[in-house]
Amino acid sequence: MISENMEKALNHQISLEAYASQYYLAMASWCDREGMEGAAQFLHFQSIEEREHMMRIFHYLSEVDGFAITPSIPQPPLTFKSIQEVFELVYEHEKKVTHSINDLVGICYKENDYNTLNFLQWYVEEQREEENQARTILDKIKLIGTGDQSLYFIDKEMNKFLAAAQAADAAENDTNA
Ligand code: OFO
Repeated sequence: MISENMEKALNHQISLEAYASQYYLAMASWCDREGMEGAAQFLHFQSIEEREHMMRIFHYLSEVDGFAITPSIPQPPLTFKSIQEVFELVYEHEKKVTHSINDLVGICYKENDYNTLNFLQWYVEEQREEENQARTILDKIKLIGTGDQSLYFIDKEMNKFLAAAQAADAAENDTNA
């Protein structure tokens, strides 16, 4: 059994994860159109990950006799000024999500809801990793700069970030198998 307040807060988190999934999908599409295939693939992967984060909460809510609400999703932006702006926005969104997870943890303590506290530990760690990943990508983009061939090199770097994210995902799936 879950409190009404916690159910509402988790449903809010569902909508944030769903928005992240659509947001990153829109970014992937823009990168694709700009010929940045590596960045597009990375963002497609992130978009799928965010949907999985949403689904985890969906399943958790039904497990604890709550009601998961399918969110309506605001239209995300479709175009961006630069690849740097894309990852600045990713970083901003990840910080917002971390803030929201921290608020949820705060509610757990207030309500003595140790089941949900336990469930959220995975998100606490995931957010640390995702914020770090976004910040590292941004640093790399700034380091490469805006010279003639910078987009080519940035895109090549994105393949490495994708491979690292996929490897981390596979390792986690192995642990859970
Ligand atoms: Fe859902 O992990 Fe970031 O936002």
